[in-house]
Amino acid sequence: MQVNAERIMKRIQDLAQFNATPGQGITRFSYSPQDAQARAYLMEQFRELGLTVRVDPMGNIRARYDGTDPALAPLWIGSHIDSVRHGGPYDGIVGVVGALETVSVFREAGHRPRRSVEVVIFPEEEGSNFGTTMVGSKCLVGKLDLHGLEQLRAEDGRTCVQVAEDFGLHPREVAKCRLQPGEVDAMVELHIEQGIVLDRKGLRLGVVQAIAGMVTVRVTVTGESNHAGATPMDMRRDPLVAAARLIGRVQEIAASECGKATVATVGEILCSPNMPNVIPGQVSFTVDIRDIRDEGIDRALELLHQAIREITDAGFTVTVETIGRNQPVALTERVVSAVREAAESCGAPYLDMNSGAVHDTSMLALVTDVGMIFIPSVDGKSHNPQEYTAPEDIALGCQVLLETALRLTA
Ligand code: HGY
Ligand code: MN
Ligand code: MN
Repeated sequence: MQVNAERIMKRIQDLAQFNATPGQGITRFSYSPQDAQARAYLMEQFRELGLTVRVDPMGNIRARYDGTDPALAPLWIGSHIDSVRHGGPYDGIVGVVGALETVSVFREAGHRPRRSVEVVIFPEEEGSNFGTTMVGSKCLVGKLDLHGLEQLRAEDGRTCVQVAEDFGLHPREVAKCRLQPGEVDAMVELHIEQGIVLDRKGLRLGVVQAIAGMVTVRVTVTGESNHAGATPMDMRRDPLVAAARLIGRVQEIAASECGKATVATVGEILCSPNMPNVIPGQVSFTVDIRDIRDEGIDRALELLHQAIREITDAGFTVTVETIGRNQPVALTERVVSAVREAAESCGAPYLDMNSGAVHDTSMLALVTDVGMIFIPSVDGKSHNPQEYTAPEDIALGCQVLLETALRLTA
């Protein structure tokens, strides 16, 4: 059974149309009009493939290709279709299109595996609406309940519950999303690496061993707004200057005072009242810290809090709110070796490697056996309009996913 490279690329191009920022990368937030268009397109694909589709109260989608033994828990293959702002066309999408391709080829070949296969799509993996990643899969594994969803707020002030309800979903019934023990036999996610390791080594496949953990905190520094012209320099409590010092420390902490695998990013900064002729009154910024070991994350947090203490000693009020945290996860040997065998059956050399990006697989690892397949990101670019993966690498990744699915459903 061979995947159809042309069909794969056409589906990727079709999905790229559902975009709020054409010409400036891909912007397709979950629960947005673009998400609705992409969902409608995929529902049509599922219908043509004769799949049985279920959408849960938070918008997780499961499209089932029946196996011969319905008593067996299904194999899950899939990923996410939401994006960051001005992202690329492959992040998440190659995993969804790859899963669609697997069931398309099974159907064309008249292949009925023993174990059913479900194409799965998780909403709000990027956290673009609410600042915390993997919302849909967290609801599946009980990491987020109704109370937790009500704490998440979008830029326009709506809670996650209101946003999902406005999209026509039923988030107040989020308890129904919870997967029962044994409900899923295993999950395999095909994804672009989003880093530069494969590209630099000239390799086309990664067999993922572990996924980094992450914590996202919001630091808010309060000073005193005042007149930009009439306030002498020695009479100011400018929180933006204090925040700048802290942001510089974040870079130093990750780059030189923690483990090699520790990374930290200040990706969002808000300044109030954000006027050229007003000394700011309050500044808040996010800090995204990741490491393949929890100790690396804890060490970075400890050093950040030390730096914050110095700023409070200088007379500023600083608060730190944890927006989300998830542990590093090791993937499951049974699934990792199926991926490895599949890669070998395709005759492509591969690299055992870790993932610096988080994925819904991190959450599913808490309730089932999991594995991931990586394909190269050219120049390591991702979350960027220049995100690019060669079509032949995408096709190879889809072929390895199909071969893995054959092994895990036989
Ligand atoms: O942030 C991440 O690692 C993922 O792309 N959401
Ligand atoms: Mn992704
Ligand atoms: Mn992403």
